[in-house]
Amino acid sequence: MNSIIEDVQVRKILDSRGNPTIEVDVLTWNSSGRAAAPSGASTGSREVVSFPDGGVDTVVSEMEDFIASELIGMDAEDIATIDEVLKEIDGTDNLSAIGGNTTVAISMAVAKAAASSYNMPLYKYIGGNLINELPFPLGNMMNGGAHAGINAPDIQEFLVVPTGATNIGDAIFANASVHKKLKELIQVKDSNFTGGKGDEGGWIPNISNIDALEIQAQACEEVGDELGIEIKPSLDMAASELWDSNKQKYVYSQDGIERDTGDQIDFVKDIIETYNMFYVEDPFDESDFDGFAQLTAKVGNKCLICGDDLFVTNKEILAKGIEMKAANAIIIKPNQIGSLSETYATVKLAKENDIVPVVSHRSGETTDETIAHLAVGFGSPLIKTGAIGGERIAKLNELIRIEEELPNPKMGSF
Ligand code: 2PG
Ligand code: MG
Repeated sequence: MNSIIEDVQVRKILDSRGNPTIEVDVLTWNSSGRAAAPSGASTGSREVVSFPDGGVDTVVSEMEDFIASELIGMDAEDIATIDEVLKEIDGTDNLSAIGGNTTVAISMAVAKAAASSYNMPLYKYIGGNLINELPFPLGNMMNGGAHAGINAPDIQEFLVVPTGATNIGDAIFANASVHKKLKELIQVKDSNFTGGKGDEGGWIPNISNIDALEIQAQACEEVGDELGIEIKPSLDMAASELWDSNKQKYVYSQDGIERDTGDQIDFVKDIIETYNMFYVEDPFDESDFDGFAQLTAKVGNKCLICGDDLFVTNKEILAKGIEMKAANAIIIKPNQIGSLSETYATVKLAKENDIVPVVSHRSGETTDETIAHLAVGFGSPLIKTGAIGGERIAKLNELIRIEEELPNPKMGSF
């Protein structure tokens, strides 16, 4: 059989923050698959552990004896079984023995090798021949919080979505134009602006959260008018990073303001209504399902309220969120859960319950393009993957190539 695994190779490579990460090659008789794992900075506490003690070096040195030997001879098509075997090899609840980044890189490389044994791209292997929808790119424009320096806004990510784009190229270039426009607008507000960028390629301005919201809206409007494409603002508040559990408050240090949960609900609701936000991610601490549910009840009809640290791509945690009506969207990051089959199970549960799955990069990335294929293959209407920067455009440019291959391509729908 073409897809029997003959070798699994692993190497230490650089990620976009200059940290080591893992890249895996899975070789079968007639094919191969390669995938690398990303890493987060604002990680959810219920994510699986990225690497074991000793980091990537330990994985590389133990790979041959403990992992590769178990996988050689298995069929790359049996992805779910391989994912189970990896969990058994690990033997812990949170993948801390061999690392979720190890298992996810193997899992994705296995899927790519299986696809390639049929001479098929991954998106088609996952999504089937009739798949023809592309995700709208959620582009990162300005960075604050854990992805930026001390004088940046507290809100982690100011994002935009070109909801009026009719093809992926227009969508991607619209985001890049907003990114350029924002540089000009920041220079007006912040005379000391050096052009510095955060981990995901968004600008780091030394301005207040409200000033950042204002120029984000202005850039969407001006570029949208110039291009004739509607562009809407969005946010990732990464509020777990702002939450002070001793004070029971969200601490906005840039603005010198502290908000309790009630204030936070009012604040976010007001932002959504004032700026016509399309999407707001993690507006509350990762443990506050109730805060999420209250906000979703108030504004879920006009804005996507998305759980990232809240759900950590975990099907059981998502089930709780569905029960509580905590959100209407979920971030999908394969390395939060550690395998492709579990990622798929979470996407499936989300779709069955009208929760929008948003396939996403991490702040520390590589030039691996796998998530572009996952977004198309899973039929995710949104992909969060930055707007510029080598490791971000690796995904965006792959979407342009995928669009070329699709029969009657169109943008996804919500
Ligand atoms: C997030 C991500 C990616 P990190 O919070 O959504 O934008 O950041 O990878 O640091 O968790
Ligand atoms: Mg997030």
